[in-house]
Amino acid sequence: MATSALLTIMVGAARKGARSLKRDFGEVENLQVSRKGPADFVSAADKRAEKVIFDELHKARPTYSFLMEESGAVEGTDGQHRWIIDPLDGTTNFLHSIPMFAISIGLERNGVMIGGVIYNPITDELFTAERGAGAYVNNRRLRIANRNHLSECVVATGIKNTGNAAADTRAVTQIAKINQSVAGVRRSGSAALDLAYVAAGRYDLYWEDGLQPWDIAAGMLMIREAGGLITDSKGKEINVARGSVLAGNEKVHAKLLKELKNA
Ligand code: 2AM
Ligand code: CA
Repeated sequence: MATSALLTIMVGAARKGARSLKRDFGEVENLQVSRKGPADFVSAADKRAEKVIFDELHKARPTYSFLMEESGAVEGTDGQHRWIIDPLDGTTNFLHSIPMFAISIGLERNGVMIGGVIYNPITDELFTAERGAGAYVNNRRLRIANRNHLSECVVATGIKNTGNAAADTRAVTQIAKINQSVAGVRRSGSAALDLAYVAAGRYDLYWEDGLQPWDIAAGMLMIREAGGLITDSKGKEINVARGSVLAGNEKVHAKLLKELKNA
């Protein structure tokens, strides 16, 4: 696997951010018993990791723009490149000492995703993708699963707590309906890892709405580079700003799309 200078920079930043997250993850367990509220601590962990990642990327490419979960947008001068960063995707898992979370870094050039890194510091799985050069996990090539029938598919999704009872009921009812057509539904709590797992052929499909650009940016390139199709959940062209995703191989993507329309 040939690694470009840009991907090397992204991997370096993700690994450095991961060291910070890992230290804090070790502390979370102790905090569960304190009354201080681990939520504040996790929010600080999030910000610490983001600063580490920002500093690394900014040092390497001082003119690039940023879009980050915690600090928002930072405009660079080059007008072409933008890093899209989630320093801790799977915050609720992290807070509960569940080792299912990741750093996600995407790189966009003129509005097109050209690089993606998703790193789970606990399992030490490093997912990478470069436009036109494929997707990898720890240097092993990723390929989307090639199942044909929904009944054989493991399908990942998310369950948001929107605060709106009717919307939550609609979403859960839709999941219950899809559950009847597939081999199993999974809900990991990390959109970035869900996308990486689809790229790796572990999950066959993933759909979710109400996401943020940093949840999706790196993963959408990974899906494409692993030979998969990614659209929004209505089958239209994906737009990171709209936060709606449906990903899988072309055949089962079409089948789940139809089910979602009817569900
Ligand atoms: P987070 O862990 O960084 O918050 C859970 O289904 C997935 O949705 C996670 O990747 C989570 O990212 C993301 N997400 C995005 N917006 C969210 C929101 N408003 N509430 C909960 N999860 C959200
Ligand atoms: Ca996120």
